[in-house]
Amino acid sequence: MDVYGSEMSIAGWRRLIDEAYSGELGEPILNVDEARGSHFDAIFVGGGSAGRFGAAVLRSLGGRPLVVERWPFLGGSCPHQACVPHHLFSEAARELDQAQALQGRLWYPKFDPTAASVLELVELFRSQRSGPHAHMNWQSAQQLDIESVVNAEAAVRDARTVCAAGRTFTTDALVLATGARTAMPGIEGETLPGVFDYASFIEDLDYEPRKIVVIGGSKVAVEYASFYRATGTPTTVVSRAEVLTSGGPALMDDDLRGFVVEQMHSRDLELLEHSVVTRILGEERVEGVEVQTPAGRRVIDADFVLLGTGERPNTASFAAALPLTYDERGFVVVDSRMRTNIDGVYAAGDLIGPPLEMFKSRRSGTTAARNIMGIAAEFHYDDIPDFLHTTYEVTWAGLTERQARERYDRVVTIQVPPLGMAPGDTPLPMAEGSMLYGFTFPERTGYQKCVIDADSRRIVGIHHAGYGAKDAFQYLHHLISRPEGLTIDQLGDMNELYISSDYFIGYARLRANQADLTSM
Ligand code: KPC
Repeated sequence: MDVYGSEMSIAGWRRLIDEAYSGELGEPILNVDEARGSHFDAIFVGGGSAGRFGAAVLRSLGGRPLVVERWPFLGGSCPHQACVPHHLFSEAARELDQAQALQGRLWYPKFDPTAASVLELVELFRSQRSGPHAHMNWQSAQQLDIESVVNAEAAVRDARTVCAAGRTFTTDALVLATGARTAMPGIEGETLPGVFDYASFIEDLDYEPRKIVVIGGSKVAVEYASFYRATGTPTTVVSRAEVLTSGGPALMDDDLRGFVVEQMHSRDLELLEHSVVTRILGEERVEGVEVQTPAGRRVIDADFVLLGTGERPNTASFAAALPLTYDERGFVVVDSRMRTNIDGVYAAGDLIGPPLEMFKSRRSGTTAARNIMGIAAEFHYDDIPDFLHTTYEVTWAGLTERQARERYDRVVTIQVPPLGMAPGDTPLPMAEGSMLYGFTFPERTGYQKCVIDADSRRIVGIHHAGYGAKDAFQYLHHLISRPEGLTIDQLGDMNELYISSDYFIGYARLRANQADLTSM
């Protein structure tokens, strides 16, 4: 189906996407300017965040990109199965967390755990997701002038040739951005009905889970477990190591992690660490899991199991044609300009390894595009802010306190609650949106730590659990990672719009003029 020049509306795209996704429309959708021929400056294989943003920047720089995508929409797993549903569920978890904690106080009614349904939220997402999908297609075609072939598998023939929709397209540069999928852990019973990963959870859930086991200690595992528990569903996490310690490039500060874990415990989310699921039990469908814990073997009843055991790259569309270098987990190796070992072939997004986050995908895709267009751009995705949602936002950037003490002679911290105190000792809101907790359950308002090299006075690490924490970190990370850095004195000169310690500004201001910095 050729839609080039049709100026399709968002509603029109939505109808088409719904038809394609239901199988009614079985053919590829081509948005290609045939008059310009079939040669491109860059072909992006995969139209997720990396491919779509890369193509947009290449077009902005005057190039001609083509995006080939197997799904009928651009945007990839983010609006389909990953970030967007995850943010919906995390927002629900936050609301449900307050509804349970505050039940019977103020205007909060008694919490009815049967009213909060995992299935209902999944169905809400499924029923509306083609809206964001359609927006991506409309924006890409109409506003960004990106040519695309969607609803079509790509087959890479060589570094300059891609086949899709029965056509052959050639290119000066190739950007591989085919994403990743869950790594199956190889546990007996993992294919039983009732075992899900983040994608099949969205696609296939058709019952209300009553008892949940999450396997893994990753961000995905902790985030989904927190959501399930917030709906009132009994949930157990089984993790080989301590949760949230394998991490992406940026490690979590010990105290931040301690706060997060303590908050999960206090909500009766069961964490079995240093434990291994040896078998998923059930005949027709999941009935439980067998776990080896440090205290011995246990059987846990469950009618729902989520695999949060990490991801592996999707390489099928190019592996045979391109002799690429892969790392030990199978991710494509690139340099800081997103170049692979093959001249003219770039890789971006989840395909190049953790963190599997949208912002890394977008930036790696745009870095590839700029280099293809002759701009020597670099992206170091081991120097990024990182985050997760439990029933809070939790975010961190720069060095942990432990890393800072290894690197610098004199390290001071600004902490809330203050050093040596427990969260409940500090009846202060920790961020915009935490005032209700500040006045009811102060132990729930959050945690903050700012790590400072006392000699240079530079902020070297920031760590925060609390509502809205993510918003400031994208800017703060940029400021602290500039060559000139950000000193406590400069941080203290910013304007804190909130009354409390928001993003460390108020506290930095209190300490800013201290000649010989001390912790607080
Ligand atoms: C719906 C939304 O804003 C997030 S979907 C992100 C996909 S993309 O814009 O291609 O990074």
